[in-house]
Amino acid sequence: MKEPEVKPSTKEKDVVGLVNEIANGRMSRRQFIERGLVMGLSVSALGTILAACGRKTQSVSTATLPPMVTTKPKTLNLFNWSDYMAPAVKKGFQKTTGISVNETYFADNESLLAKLKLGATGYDVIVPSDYMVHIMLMSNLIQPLDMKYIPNYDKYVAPLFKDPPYDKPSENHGMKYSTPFQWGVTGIAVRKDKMTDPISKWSDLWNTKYKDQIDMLDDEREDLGAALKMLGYSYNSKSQSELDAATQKLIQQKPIVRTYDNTNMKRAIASGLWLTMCWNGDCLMALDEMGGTKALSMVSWVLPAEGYGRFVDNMAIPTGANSRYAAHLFLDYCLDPKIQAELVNYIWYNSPVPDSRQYTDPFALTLVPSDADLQRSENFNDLGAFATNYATAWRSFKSA
Ligand code: N2P
Repeated sequence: MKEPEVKPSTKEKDVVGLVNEIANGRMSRRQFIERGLVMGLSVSALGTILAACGRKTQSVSTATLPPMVTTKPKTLNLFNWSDYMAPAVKKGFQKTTGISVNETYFADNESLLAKLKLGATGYDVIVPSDYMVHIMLMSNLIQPLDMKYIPNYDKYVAPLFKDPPYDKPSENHGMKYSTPFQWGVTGIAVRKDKMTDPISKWSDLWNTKYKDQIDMLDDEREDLGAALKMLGYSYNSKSQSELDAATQKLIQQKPIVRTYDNTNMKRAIASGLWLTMCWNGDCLMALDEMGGTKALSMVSWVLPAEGYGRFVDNMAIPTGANSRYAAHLFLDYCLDPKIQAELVNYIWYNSPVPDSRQYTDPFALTLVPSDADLQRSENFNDLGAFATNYATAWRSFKSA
């Protein structure tokens, strides 16, 4: 029998928001107490929260979190990248918890952010990349997690993915806002059965002889980042003149690009397009559809010589989630080693859970970059106020 759907009280959501504000230092203690009392919180509860926020401890302080309403809803709303979830994982979650997963899609971090900023509510779990987790937690768009409902995090996540710098407000009060989902890199899928020229770098995608045989990602940080890197700069440059030069590069490349796209890369590769800028999992998904290992003779995967992007995508719970409880259950479920393997065997990205390897199809490991290759990769940082300059640059490139 299905349990009735229960929405969390508005009060629970308000308390989460209030805790966020004080924890991130955006509200004075006085404002916090006034608002908390108006919301009906007791003086002693407010005192406990303030004390915990003042401690700035490294350990997760659950004293600051509102109590969990552990009623299960019928449905969990997952807002995700396309081709980034295995149907078996959704089915398994429903079987285990009785909660069905309703998945909708976004194309890039910036549109996910815009959606939440415009006040979209009802998403229980979202999948922002590293730098976007930081932007969102600083803007109070995602809520601190109650890690006692996510035991798989401590149990299974590799040390490298624990306590990442992007998952911290400026004041480190020890709370966590995200769990790692998958990680990956950005490169070029080359149909070597269709073209014989050697391809090794981003600048090859500027060669006019490949006109209309090039697809680029439709992604602000990725495309500007690749252009910056090609010019010898950082993916995280905060120099306006470097950013201008990268924007000009992208504008210059525009006439030879067939499409800018974040969702159909596997189709582009499988259909025979020579050069596709894409993420490793989407490239492997294309190879899988083209026949698996034997398709490796048709496609080569290039990690550009100038340097390339590396990302960690994470699960987080928006401040306006319908069911904080179901969301915690899903975050925990997705960190189980067997479930990580089920994911990887379908979406072909890389897992932050080492124990999943024993259940992983070896084909999934085909494009995992070596440590030597990773040396020239760069991760994406929250650029703070300078993010606006990237948005402006991207708009001017788009309209050029
Ligand atoms: C999967 C999208 C991967 C997200 N199709 C890259 N951050």
